[in-house]
Amino acid sequence: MRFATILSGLGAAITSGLIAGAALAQDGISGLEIVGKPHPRGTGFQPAVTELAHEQQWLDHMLLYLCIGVVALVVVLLGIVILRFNSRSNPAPAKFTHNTPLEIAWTLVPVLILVVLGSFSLPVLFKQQEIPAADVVLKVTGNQWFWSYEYPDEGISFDAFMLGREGLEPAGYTQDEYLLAADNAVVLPVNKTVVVQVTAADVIHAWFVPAFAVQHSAVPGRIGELWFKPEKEGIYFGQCTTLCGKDHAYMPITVKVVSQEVYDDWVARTRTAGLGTSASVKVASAD
Ligand SMILES: [Cu+2]
Repeated sequence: MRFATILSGLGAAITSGLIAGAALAQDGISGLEIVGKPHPRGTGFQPAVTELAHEQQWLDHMLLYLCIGVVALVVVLLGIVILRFNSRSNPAPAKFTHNTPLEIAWTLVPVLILVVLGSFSLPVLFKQQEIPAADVVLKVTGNQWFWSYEYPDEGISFDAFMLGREGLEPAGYTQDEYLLAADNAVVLPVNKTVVVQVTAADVIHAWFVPAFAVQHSAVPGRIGELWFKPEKEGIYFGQCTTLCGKDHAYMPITVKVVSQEVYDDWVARTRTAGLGTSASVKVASAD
């Protein structure tokens, strides 16, 4: 009898331990890869995960090659002038002051270069500005010094504050994510068009997520719009990018991009969780 009680108690303890373990595994963010994150001494861009980011990074690289070409040309011309027209090799310099064909050429060539640049960059710019029909609308409000998020169609709203060093591990992050991870993450479905309405409650802030290539000033009394369509599930970090006071560096942005099913589950649980919190993301594939 006593042995049976001990046995059943032990069984219960093991079972509850297993349940707690399973709950932890599901509630954590181990199933979500951290994709959009800055690295110490890193150069270049974060991985592009939206059409806008792909296009902007392509444009940037194209511009870079063009700049290299222009610099190379100028260096070669400079070299020729230094070698051929110095006072030793060219003791009797020409005295002319005008050369019409040359002047037309060095006016036309830069104009042509600018036209080519414009023909590539303007469509990329317009694409950011033309807001498509939204699958998910997210309203972002900058505050000194945290972000407020609202999903108007879902009846969800919460604030997001930066996690202190001691809060990182319990939330599934590492110390590496200090200054990047927020207590409440924005959760969005993958491959869906997200329209973000950006505003502020006090001073000017700016909402910036590098991997999505989106950034918009958050101006009190105004609503700015941006859009993106994330292509890859994962965690993306961003930051306020307009100096907004003493804690400007301490209002990061954390976005979790998940599958539609995980998103629907998150919406249902966040709705019932009440104002102020974003429910944890349960990634089934984490096990
Ligand atoms: Cu700021």
